[in-house]
Amino acid sequence: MTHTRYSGYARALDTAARTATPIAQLTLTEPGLDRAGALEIQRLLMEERYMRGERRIGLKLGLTSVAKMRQVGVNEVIWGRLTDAMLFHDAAELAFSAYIHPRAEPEIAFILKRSLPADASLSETALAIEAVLPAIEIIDSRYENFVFSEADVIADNCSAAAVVLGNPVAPRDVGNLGMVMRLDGRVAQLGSSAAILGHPLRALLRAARLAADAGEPLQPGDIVLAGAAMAAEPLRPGAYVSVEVQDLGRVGFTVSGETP
Ligand code: 0L1
Ligand code: MG
Repeated sequence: MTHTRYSGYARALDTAARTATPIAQLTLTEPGLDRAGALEIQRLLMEERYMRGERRIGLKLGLTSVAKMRQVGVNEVIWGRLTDAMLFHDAAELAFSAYIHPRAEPEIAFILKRSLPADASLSETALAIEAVLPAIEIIDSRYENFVFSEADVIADNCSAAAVVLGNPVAPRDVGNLGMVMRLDGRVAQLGSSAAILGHPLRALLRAARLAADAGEPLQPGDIVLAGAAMAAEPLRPGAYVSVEVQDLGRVGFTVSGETP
């Protein structure tokens, strides 16, 4: 019975994302939904996407900084899956109409060259990195008004919508790098990678544990988004968004479409 209900919620979230049409929070009809149930709905939601031919390419951590936790009122680190359909590269054009109320946030991404077990140490985690990249995550809650509880957002694959990657650079210390996000050339957010759990490597370690606990340990080639250092900014058609990370370089994208 629960499984059938959960499948229905997963399909509703999938349809909301595909049609860019928001839905009511699941916890309004399922007030007892807990983290385990929400993770099961996320798993079923991703099954829908894999059945359509999408391929899992890694995962994202969410709410790894105080700025992000404050912005959405949820105080726990959360995680979701990334697929090839979400992946864009520097200078990409993203269609505003593909999303409900998209926001962009500055991130650091890792690409792995080794798998990581649940009990990996911090130094093993550092040695598993093939490359680091400046990145921008586009989040898009499938819930009305971008309002949700912790269970709602986990079920919704942690608002994952797209990721724009910059050029990979060789592994280096990313513990305290200046980060700036610009909208149409103006500074919109300014901070340090230290805001990401004190050090983005800790986010990667956390990702390794969460992925292994879910039975899908991180593999060579996987991409991991460490989470945003600063708050997300709403997008609008015509905007040019860029993120510059000290020592890593810059990444940017344009939002196409007409202002509604
Ligand atoms: O940091 C994140 O990627 C969090 C995503 C979920 C919360 C949100 O939609 O802002
Ligand atoms: Mg994020």
